Amino acid sequence: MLASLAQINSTPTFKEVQEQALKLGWDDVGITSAIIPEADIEAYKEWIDNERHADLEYMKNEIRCYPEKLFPGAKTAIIFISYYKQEKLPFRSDAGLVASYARGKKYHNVHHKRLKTFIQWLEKRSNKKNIAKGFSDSTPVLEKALAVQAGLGWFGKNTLLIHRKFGTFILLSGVFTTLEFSEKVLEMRLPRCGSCQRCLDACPVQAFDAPYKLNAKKCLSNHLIESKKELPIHVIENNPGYIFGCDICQDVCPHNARKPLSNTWDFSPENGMGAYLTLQDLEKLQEEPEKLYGTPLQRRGLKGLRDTAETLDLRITGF
Ligand code: B12
Ligand code: SF4
Ligand code: SF4
Repeated sequence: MLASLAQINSTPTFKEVQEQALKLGWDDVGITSAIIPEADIEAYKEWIDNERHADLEYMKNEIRCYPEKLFPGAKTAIIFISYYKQEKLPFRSDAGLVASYARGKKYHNVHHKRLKTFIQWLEKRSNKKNIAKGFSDSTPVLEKALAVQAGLGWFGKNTLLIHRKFGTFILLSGVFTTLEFSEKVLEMRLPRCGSCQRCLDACPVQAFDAPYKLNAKKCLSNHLIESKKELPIHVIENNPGYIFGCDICQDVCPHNARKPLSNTWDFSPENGMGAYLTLQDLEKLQEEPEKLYGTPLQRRGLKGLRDTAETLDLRITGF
């Protein structure tokens, strides 16, 4: 009896977890069970069966539905929110626009640093070792499904997590732990967009096969960030001016209206490649390609960015 009481007390409370999370720079946190809801597993399988994942072969790894396989003994998922919203800027004829999340530092690096410190704290606080595994995008996990279950927000028809306070301009990361928390939230996913379908209507390439069903084969974001192949003609013809990523289905979402910009220094344009890339910028990068390191644009690489710039037919200002 005494032993089990001591065990319970060695698990931090939600309030303690929240204090740590905010101290390390996250904007919100939720705690839920390390089990992916059945409805999300089914939707994921349907998405793969219909080949909506395009060339994203890593998405076929079903382990993302089973945290227990990824981290044996996982009981709890702690999900963190980072608010990153940057200024909504116009398209330019002399420069390609960079999506809001990608203007500063690479969020994976920002999160990995915080996750490491958080896990160290969790181990010290609970007096146990090897009790947690962190993730942020690069580990196969259905992150949004866990965030919804943790009560942090809900799915929008644009498939993104709409955080109840911050809207969609947020990034996710989390920790699986073998610790059992008594304060877990188990929220069910529910449709909350009502009759709104601004994101579906605004998408320049009609990438949504239906509400909540994004077809990556069509999506600009997929082609301008991930694709290693030549840009397909529908992207070239319908790209309004992005050189990396796409924010249109977020810009039109009423849940993002009148939100302040993020005050997290790591995500500000001064810390990365900024909001626009001109041909001159790309030429300079040819000399110093290391400038891309540590920014999200590294994923596409200089060649990919140049290929996109070519399709945008950029003109150099001042010439
Ligand atoms: C693959 C991927 C992509 C792909 C595919 C996107 C997609 N929707 O799947 C591409 C390259 C296109 C992409 C683009 C972007 N991405 Co991305 N991406 C991912 C990744 C790695 C996996 C997503 C996934 O699991 N897809 C599988 C499918 C099945 O999931 P889904 O489409 O969300 O389907 C769910 C819902 O639709 C729901 N559902 C289905 N039917 C119904 C019906 C009802 C009624 C309801 C309520 C729900 C519901 O169930 C499904 C399963 O949970 C995650 C990181 C991670 N590990 O989770 C980041 C992630 C989703 N991406 C992120 C970001 C920031 C972006 C971009 C905004 C980047 C940009 N500016 O260009 C765009 C946004 C495009 C968009 N509208 O989604 C963030 C999103 C944060 C948020 N607010 O949700 C994530 C979480 C990364 C992170 N760690 O922060 N991405
Ligand atoms: S990211 Fe852009 S292309 Fe992709 S679904 Fe959203 S609006 Fe459409
Ligand atoms: S734009 Fe409308 S339909 Fe799309 S996610 Fe936002 S609230 Fe939902």
